[in-house]
Amino acid sequence: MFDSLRKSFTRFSQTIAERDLSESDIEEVLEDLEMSLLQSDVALEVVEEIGLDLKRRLVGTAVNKKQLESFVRGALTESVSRLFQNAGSLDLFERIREKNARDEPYVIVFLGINGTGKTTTLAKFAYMLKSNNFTVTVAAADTFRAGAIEQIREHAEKLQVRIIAQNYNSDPAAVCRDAVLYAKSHRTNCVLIDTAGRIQTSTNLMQQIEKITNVVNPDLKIFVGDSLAGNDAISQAREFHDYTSFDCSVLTKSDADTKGGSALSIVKITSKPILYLGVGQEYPDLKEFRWESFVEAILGERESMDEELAAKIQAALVAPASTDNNDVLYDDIVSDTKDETEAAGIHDAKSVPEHKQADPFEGISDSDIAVYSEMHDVPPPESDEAAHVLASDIKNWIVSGRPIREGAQPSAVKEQVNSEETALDVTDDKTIKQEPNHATESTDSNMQESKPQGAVAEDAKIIPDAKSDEQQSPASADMPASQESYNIIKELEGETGQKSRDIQADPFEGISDSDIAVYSEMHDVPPPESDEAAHVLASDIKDWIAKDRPVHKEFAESTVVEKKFQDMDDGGPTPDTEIDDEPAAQEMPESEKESGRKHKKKRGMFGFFRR
Ligand SMILES: Nc1nc2c(ncn2[C@@H]2O[C@H](COP(=O)(O)OP(=O)(O)OP(=O)(O)O)[C@@H](O)[C@H]2O)c(=O)[nH]1
Ligand SMILES: [Mg+2]
Repeated sequence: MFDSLRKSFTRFSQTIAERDLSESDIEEVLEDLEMSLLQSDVALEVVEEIGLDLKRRLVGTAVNKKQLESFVRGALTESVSRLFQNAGSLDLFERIREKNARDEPYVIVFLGINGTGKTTTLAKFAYMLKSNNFTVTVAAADTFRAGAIEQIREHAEKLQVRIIAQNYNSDPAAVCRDAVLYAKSHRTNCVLIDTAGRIQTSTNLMQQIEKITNVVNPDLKIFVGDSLAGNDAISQAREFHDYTSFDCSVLTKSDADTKGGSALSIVKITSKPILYLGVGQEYPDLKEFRWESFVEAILGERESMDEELAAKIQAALVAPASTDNNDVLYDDIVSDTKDETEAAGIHDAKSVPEHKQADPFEGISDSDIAVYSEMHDVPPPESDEAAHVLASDIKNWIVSGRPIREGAQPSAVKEQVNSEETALDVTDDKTIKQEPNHATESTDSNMQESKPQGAVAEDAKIIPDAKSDEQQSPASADMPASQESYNIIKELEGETGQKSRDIQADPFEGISDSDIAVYSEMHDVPPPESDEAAHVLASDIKDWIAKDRPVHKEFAESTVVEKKFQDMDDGGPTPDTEIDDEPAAQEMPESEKESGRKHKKKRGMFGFFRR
């Protein structure tokens, strides 16, 4: 009896606390949530659209003030979840089996703008499919970018899958047709087609996709998007989808992107599921995309709420929005862009789709752009296409840990180091990678086949670098220029790890006079004539010390050198310097031996520049 009395009181007190939500009630809570979406790199346009829609739907719902936050948060989580649910899902293996049951290969084409990771993703698919006992043929249909055929061939060889390739500039559709014919006649389960990276404004390249699609009628078109694309993700996905509707997406470089908001942007724009995430640069680094985990990561765990409130959320989300002007935002964008393109005198609707052209450099810091461009001597891009290519190269460079290029101008490095806002990530293992270089020779190969399929090669887990061997610079470990840049950075960072220390500090600090003298005499180094040269020399000496001061035997035997050590004001040779050390003499490269011989004859007292 008391129970029902209490319940009726509770219900009464709830009712008086409830009130119809106004737009500003919702805005108050929504603002914070929208901010967390933006911080997760969800594109602004998508955040605004979701927020607007939610506001329209929730206005007027009677909610207890205390439950306001749970209500709005719950509604947002629910509406984002619905986007993913409505995009559906796709059982890839099941689809392949169904097609194979009809004695046909399952054909997958990988699409996307330059450098998003199409080829790498294709290789990861080949690895995954092989691991699940499907046979694979690869079509090298990027006949456009120099080095692309070598790159895909290297993957095919490592993975031991067949590859069908022709010459550069040959018709990609013909390559695809050959690959499908080959797969049919050899009863291969899947054909994976690598295509050239393109942006929507490259009409020719976009037409190529149409042609490929018409010729081989692929079973699955996968859009390969870049997790780092931020606001650009929507324009990439939307414009590709406009040209050639794709079936699903793979989001790459999620390992570098802790936020992952591009997933929501792409699904909102395309309503197509995201199948996998690329989570690294090795073949197994392909992870099934689980939208539930994604939603939790960006909006937090779903809180348990009472049934009544949950029912209110469901009711609000299914009810028509409070205004029938739902598309106002989208319409505004389209008309804005129309005005922009018309003002620019552009009338070809196909070559410039009716959407905002996002800034391809969005999300890249100015200092990264400046350092990359200076280091690679890149002129400012003169077309949209060139801007997209450059932006994608810079993003890849950032993802690879901003490797220092061989022969980089130290000034570029200095700028980066001195920049407060840029975290230059120089790893201790001194890994130095060559930047993507699109220049390589073409190949004569026709209808190339790799080794027959078998087990994946032992080293298959290691993905070859994205670009072909011919494009790699020789020997990264022995790159003096890169080493020099590395040392300069290390020196500048100092023990405190400070990146902004003054480049003008004495580069020889911490190096003993005897080390400077012995090294310089042994290598016949004249006194440096500039700060730059002094830094380079100091870095070389440090490098020499780090290698245990290798000294050529002939040079070491010289009494003059021994005397020099003794004469030094810091009291003779440093304890770890073994100038007669035999093994050290053997380690000496031939070129340095030669220089040692020269020194034997040339023993003038060495006067050394010291700041
Ligand atoms: N960290 C990380 N890097 C990736 C991932 N996927 C691709 N990459 C790197 O991104 C760079 C570009 O990859 P590619 O596969 O050559 O890209 P693409 O789209 O084929 O490039 P184009 O053919 O020039 O259009 C390479 O350095 C890859 O190793 C990923 O999931 N994580
Ligand atoms: Mg490629």
